[in-house]
Amino acid sequence: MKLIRTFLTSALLLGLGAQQAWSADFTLGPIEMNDPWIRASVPGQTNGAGYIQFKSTGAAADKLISAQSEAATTVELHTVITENGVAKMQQVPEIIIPSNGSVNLAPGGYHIMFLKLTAPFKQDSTIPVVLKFEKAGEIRVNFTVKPSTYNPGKSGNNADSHMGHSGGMKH
Ligand SMILES: [Cu+2]
Repeated sequence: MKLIRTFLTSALLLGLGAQQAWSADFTLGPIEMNDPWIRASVPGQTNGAGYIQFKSTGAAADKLISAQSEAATTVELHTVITENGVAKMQQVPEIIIPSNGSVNLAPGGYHIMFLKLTAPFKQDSTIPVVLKFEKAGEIRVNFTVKPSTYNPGKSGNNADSHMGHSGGMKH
């Protein structure tokens, strides 16, 4: 009986391990991508930001070098810097994905910037975005549009909230 239970436990653990290895939303070479999302736009909003989690099992680092989408006139890679106590967005040429490591695009930090939306981001729709990596190549990832109030981070005091992703910010 004990032997059986041990066997079952092992099988369960193996099963979970296998599931974890295959649970990435999108995979390209050694790069796994999870939870791509965008906030729904509100009336009058002309720009938006996309977020995603990258994890690499590769022995060498890679770089996200561009993003393309028909959902916006221009798509850029951005980060957020603080200058004189004011958070503001800044374009970056690339986002490094470390070897055997991860980088998360999240509110208040790195994001994919959609400028001049061609149509509003409607909640529960998906926005296809082509991500291009220096080594791994290209992949089309569907970003899920979450409610305009969605915030996955810790509550309150989020730099993103007073930064004007809602369209007021000049680029
Ligand atoms: Cu931005």
